[in-house]
Amino acid sequence: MDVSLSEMGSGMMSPGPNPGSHGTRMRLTVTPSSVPAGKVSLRAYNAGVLAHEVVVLPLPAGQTPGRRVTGSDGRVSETGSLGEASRTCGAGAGNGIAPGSTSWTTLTLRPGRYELLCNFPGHYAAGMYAELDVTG
Ligand SMILES: [Cu+2]
Repeated sequence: MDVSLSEMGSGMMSPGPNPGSHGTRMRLTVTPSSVPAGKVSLRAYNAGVLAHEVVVLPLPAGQTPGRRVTGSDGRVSETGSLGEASRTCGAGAGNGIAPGSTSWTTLTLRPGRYELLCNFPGHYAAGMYAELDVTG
């Protein structure tokens, strides 16, 4: 599956109306949003102008994406993480994916709901999350 990371409206000359407390809206999209259980290859492309990452977390029953609590550091808990792609032009965990670069990882996922997110400070609250459904 492919994950795309970006900020909305980046490169625009005039600031738009403030859509939230963070000003800049950011985006994480996953295609397809549903995959069969088992080994899943994840490829994350950073189409934005800032560094980003992708962390895969289970989504508790009844919880919708985007509702995790962010700490004072602007990040959410990564407890239960199934893996991440955060290395510029490399696999697995690193210091973030540089703009215009790709990172990748392979996950083994059981059937269920997952949330893909960027855990750079403030990015989750700015909109960098998406649901992934794994079918049995
Ligand atoms: Cu980000």
